[in-house]
Amino acid sequence: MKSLVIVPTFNEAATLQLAVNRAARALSGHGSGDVLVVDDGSPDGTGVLAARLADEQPCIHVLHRTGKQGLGSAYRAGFAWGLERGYDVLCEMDADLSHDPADLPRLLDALSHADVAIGSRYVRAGRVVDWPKRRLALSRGGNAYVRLLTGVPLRDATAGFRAYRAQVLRATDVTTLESDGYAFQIEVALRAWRAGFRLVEVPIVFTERRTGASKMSHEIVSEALWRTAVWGLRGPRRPQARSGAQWARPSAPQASARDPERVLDLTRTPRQHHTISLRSAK
Ligand SMILES: Nc1nc2c(ncn2[C@@H]2O[C@H](COP(=O)(O)OP(=O)(O)O)[C@@H](O)[C@H]2O)c(=O)[nH]1
Ligand SMILES: [Mg+2]
Repeated sequence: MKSLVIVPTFNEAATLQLAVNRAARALSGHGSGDVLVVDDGSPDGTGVLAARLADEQPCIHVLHRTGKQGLGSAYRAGFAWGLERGYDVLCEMDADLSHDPADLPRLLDALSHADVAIGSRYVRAGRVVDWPKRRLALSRGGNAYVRLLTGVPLRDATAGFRAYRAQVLRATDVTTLESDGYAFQIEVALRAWRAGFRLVEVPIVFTERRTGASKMSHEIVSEALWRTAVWGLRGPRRPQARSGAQWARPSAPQASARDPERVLDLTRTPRQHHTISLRSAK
C-alpha cells in the first residue's frame, strides 16, 4: 500500500521540518509513503522551507497556493493531488507537532480492519495535553453536538489526524465538498459513515503547539455549528448497508488494555452498534 501524508501549512516554519522528517521516517518503516505539504503562501517562509525539503528528499512534495484559503480547501487540493497519482491511502496531519508523526503506523495498521482511522483524543488512552480548559470544553462540547445532531457514533469527529482508504475519498466525492475548518473534518467523517464505510478511532495524545499561533477562529466554529445542524436535519441518522469491504473482519476481537481501539461496526444499524476493543492489527 502506498500512502500519502498531507500536511496543510500556514506559518509553520518553526516545526515543519521536524514534522515532515518524522513523518517520512515513520512511513519508511511502514511500506512506501510520501509527504505532501500544502502551503498557502505563508508569509513566514514555510513554503520556501517546504520547497527546500522537497528538493532534498524525493518522498517530500509541496503544493504552493496563493493566499490563505482555509484548511478544508487545502485538504481538497491535497486529496485531489494524491488521488490523481494513485495513492492507496491518504492521511491528514497538522504541521505544528500537535500530532505525533510516530503515531502514523498505528493509524495505517488500523486500516487492516477499517476504511477510515481517526486519531482520537476522546477514547480510552487518548488525551489532550496543555489545552486551556475553554478550548477543551469547546472541542468536547462540539463533538457532543455533532453526535446529538447527526447520530454519528464518534467521540472525536473534529480530529485532524486521520488515514483514509482512497476509495472512501472517491466515494464521498471529497474534492467537491464546500466546508472548511472543523466542519470539513466532520463532513468527511459523516459522509463516510453514512455511506457505510467502517470507521475506527485510534487513541492519540494531542499536545498543544509550543510555537506559532492557532488558526482557529469564531468563523470556523460558527461554520461547524450551522453546517452540522443542516447535515443533521437533511441526512439520514443511520449508515447505508455496504458490501465488498476490503478489510478482513477480525475473527475473534481481543481486548487489550495497552492498546485499546474503539471500533464502530458500520455495517450495522445504529441500534445494533456496539463497541469492541481490538488489538492493533498486525
Ligand atoms: N494550507 C493551509 N493550512 C492551514 C490553514 N489553516 C490552518 N492550516 C494548518 O492546519 C493545521 C491545523 O491548524 P491549527 O491552527 O494548528 O489548528 P488547531 O490545532 O485546531 O489550533 C496546521 O498545520 C495549520 O498550519 C489554511 O488556511 N491553509
Ligand atoms: Mg494546532
